[in-house]
Amino acid sequence: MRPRQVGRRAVLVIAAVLAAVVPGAAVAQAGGQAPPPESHCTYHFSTGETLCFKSLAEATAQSRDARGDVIQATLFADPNYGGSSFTVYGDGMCEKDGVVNFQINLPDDWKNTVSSVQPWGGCWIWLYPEPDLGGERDGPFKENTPDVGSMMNDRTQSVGLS
Ligand SMILES: [Ca+2]
Repeated sequence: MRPRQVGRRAVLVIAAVLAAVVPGAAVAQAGGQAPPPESHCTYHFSTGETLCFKSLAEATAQSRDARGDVIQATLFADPNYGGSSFTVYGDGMCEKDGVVNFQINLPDDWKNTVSSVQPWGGCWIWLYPEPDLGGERDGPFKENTPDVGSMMNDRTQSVGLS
């Protein structure tokens, strides 16, 4: 008998906690004023490291990182260079030799997200709908592009730089 009572009390406590939490969550959602948290991260080709910052300005403050990698591209989650950003530092400038010089598979939280892009370091940006430069690509994006267009919007999974 006793264990049963304890069990029932535990259930009541959990129900009370849920009742306290859920209305608060509903209110926060209904308010709708808080923007989604943005991240401004950099990927460093030479080390495989990803570092995150509070702003795009901080993320791109160094034109070369500690290993000498240069900025090659910045990808944005929203059109017009808005929302979260993902900046790629790679092992040198791109060469105009007709081939993709650098490539990166986007991390899971960046897949199917990119809506605008900025090339750096003499690179052109190619967007691919599958990892490892798979699928029918779009590009090259040679200049700042506030809207990558309907073909690749929110579909990019890997990026080539040429
Ligand atoms: Ca997007």
